[in-house]
Amino acid sequence: MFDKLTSGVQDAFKFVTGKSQITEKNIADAVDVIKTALLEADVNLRVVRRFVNSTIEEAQGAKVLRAVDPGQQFVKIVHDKLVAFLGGGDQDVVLKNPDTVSVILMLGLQGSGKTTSSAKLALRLKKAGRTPLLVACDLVRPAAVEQLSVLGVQINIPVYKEDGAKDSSVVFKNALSWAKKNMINTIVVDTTGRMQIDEVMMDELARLKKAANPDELLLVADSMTGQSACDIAKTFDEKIGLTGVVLTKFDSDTRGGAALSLKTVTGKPLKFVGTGEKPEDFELFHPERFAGRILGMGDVVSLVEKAQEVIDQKEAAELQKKIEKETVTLEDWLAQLRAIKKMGSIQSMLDMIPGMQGQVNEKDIDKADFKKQEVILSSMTKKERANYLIIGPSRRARIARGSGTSVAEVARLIKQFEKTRSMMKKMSKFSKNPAAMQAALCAR
Ligand SMILES: Nc1nc2c(ncn2[C@@H]2O[C@H](COP(=O)(O)OP(=O)(O)OP(=O)(O)O)[C@@H](O)[C@H]2O)c(=O)[nH]1
Ligand SMILES: [Mg+2]
Repeated sequence: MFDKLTSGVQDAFKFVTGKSQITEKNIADAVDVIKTALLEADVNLRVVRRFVNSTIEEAQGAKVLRAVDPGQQFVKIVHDKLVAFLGGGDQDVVLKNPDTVSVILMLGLQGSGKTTSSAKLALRLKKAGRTPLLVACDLVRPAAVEQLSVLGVQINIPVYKEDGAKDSSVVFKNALSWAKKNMINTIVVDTTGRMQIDEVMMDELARLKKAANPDELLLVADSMTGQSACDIAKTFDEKIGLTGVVLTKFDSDTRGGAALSLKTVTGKPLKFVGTGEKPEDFELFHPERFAGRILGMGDVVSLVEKAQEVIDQKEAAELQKKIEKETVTLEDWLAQLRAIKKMGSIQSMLDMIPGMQGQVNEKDIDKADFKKQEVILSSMTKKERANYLIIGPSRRARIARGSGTSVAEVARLIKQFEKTRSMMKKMSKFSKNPAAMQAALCAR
């Protein structure tokens, strides 16, 4: 699923990642590749244009070009844009208090997955502690009522049905009274699907909506139909009104276009996705996770976020210059040590350094040693940290005493610092993350 889209986007990142500097042309090239990938994924052209323009605008702003690691910064921008296009955060159904009855209408074209999704949603609600009832309001297809009954038995949820009924609004009203007598607080209504949107169907749905006064009107659409799923949603929304969309068959070879276009085209959130035929194969849609999957780079994004929290960009750029000139001080060393501590996973940081993947393991890093280094460095004066060359034998002895360590340990730290400094210069061709480099170089 979305393999093509993911590999397309990753191709785009090749233009920008691992570079210490990127140009406007690099960005334009990368965005171009993303554009093609999105179009191939059947994303609506208007949506693609908007996506591309807003990404270029933000990326070409000083933000990326001047960033410490412009490639990572670019990935982050693309990620955030994707999340925004996918609707921001997840959006569950919004229901009334459990002591009143809430109603959810499931609408959609024939074969889109309404009946299956009704059962799946009811099961999800039951697991969340509500007492659902399924109502069979598809009175057109002969086997529809039976299909819902079978599903109800399978997931142990009651199904309200009336043999030979003709009017879905009447069935609903009777179901509602039954629900009130039977401690039901959530009604999920399965409705009739048509081959295409026609007046008869819309009239019936409009009447049912009036009778049911639903809390949620969810359009069930087949994600395999790509962009037409969005068009259908738009029409349903205009004629009946929707609160959200369920995309089914997300497990099959969908190209993702519908999911990516829906929010922008219809203004309605994608709330759930169906991921298989079983009643359990139903998930709340998470834009963040979906974007991460498309990028195949969730880690980069969270790392950039974390790094931004701890390292001030300008300071980092200055540090970068010092690394190149081998004029890093013990003061910088101490600052990086503290940054490493705040980063959380050291391993993910190490894996970020191109060419280092798998070579250095977090296990090889002695965290106690970091702590000791920090204590030793804290026992030095600012002047000593600015210029370590003034640290002669008597200063060394004083630092050792002040930090509760030995003269040998102080000397070892200084030696390691000197070595790391020249190594960092070499590594800086590959990585712009001083803390990560420092951590890697401290590994045994
Ligand atoms: N793989 C997969 N199959 C699904 C999913 N959702 C539904 N299906 C299958 O799609 C077919 C149609 O599903 P239904 O729930 O009967 O669709 P419907 O909209 O109620 O169809 P009508 O009542 O005829 O309009 C069934 O074979 C389902 O098993 C899904 O998320 N993944
Ligand atoms: Mg059905």
